[in-house]
Amino acid sequence: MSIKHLPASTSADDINAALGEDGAVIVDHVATPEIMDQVALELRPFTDATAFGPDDFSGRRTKRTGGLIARSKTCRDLVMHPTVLGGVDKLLGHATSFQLHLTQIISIGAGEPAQTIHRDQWAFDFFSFPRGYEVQCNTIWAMTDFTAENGATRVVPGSHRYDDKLRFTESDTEPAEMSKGSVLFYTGSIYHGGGANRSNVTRSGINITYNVSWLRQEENQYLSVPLEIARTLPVELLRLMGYRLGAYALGYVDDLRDPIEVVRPDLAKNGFSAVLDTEKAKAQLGTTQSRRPNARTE
Ligand SMILES: O=C(O)CCC(=O)C(=O)O
Ligand SMILES: [Fe+2]
Repeated sequence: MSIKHLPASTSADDINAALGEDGAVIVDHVATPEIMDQVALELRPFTDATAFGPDDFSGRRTKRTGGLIARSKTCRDLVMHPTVLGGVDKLLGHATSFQLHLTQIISIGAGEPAQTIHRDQWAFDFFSFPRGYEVQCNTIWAMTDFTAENGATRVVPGSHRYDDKLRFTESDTEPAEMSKGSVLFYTGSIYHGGGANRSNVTRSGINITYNVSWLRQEENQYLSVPLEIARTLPVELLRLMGYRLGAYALGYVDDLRDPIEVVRPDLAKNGFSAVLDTEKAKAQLGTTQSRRPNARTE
């Protein structure tokens, strides 16, 4: 079963439906090839300076270049792309909020063997989340065409419903073949891995992932993006980077302050800090309280 393709005009509901069925879906031509070239240009000093991976999983002929919010203005638009955020919101909307998990150019060099097939949510200390409870939504933007030969991501369609900690071989997988500017969406629960690059050119993708805000981020946005750059960013992007309360009491600063106040004190004065809808959490707290054996009922 090959991976389904949707057009760039697709809806968040269609992306979510495909993720529910297969755990992965490609949206074609979300960005132009020129935008991908612009990202490559902005990041060239950093990709050139990046060392190859230190182990087989990272890939000894693969470069991983992060910190994309700080390093590439165009990547900020990709992180905030409405088609992406719409799909992510459908998949992770069961949580109070979601956040940016990591930003990383993955450049798989010629001759790199296939990466071990894995679930990205194993990053959370290999905790086995309940089946159907999605904690992570991932994207890879094709910076070069992705082909079976040059190391297109390999996916085991439908495997988001499988048991945890399984092992697969390449014959169990399908290549996420797509043209430059297209985006592969895949859940944290789908089994997948970087493909073997049997061509003589590098395969590059922009991996931008999101997770529910009650889990830790893989890339530490607070330290990857210097505060002087953070202060220049749109508020919506700062929120997504984690400068917000992730749930009722998650991530506050000192006297229960919203973290955005530290980055943008001007917004605090304008009452911007009260953006988290904590009604759900308050209702849950109320329920919890009344269930306590000694809770006062009057
Ligand atoms: O580069 C790819 O195609 C996927 C890499 C991957 O799955 C990972 O590093 O977790
Ligand atoms: Fe992965």
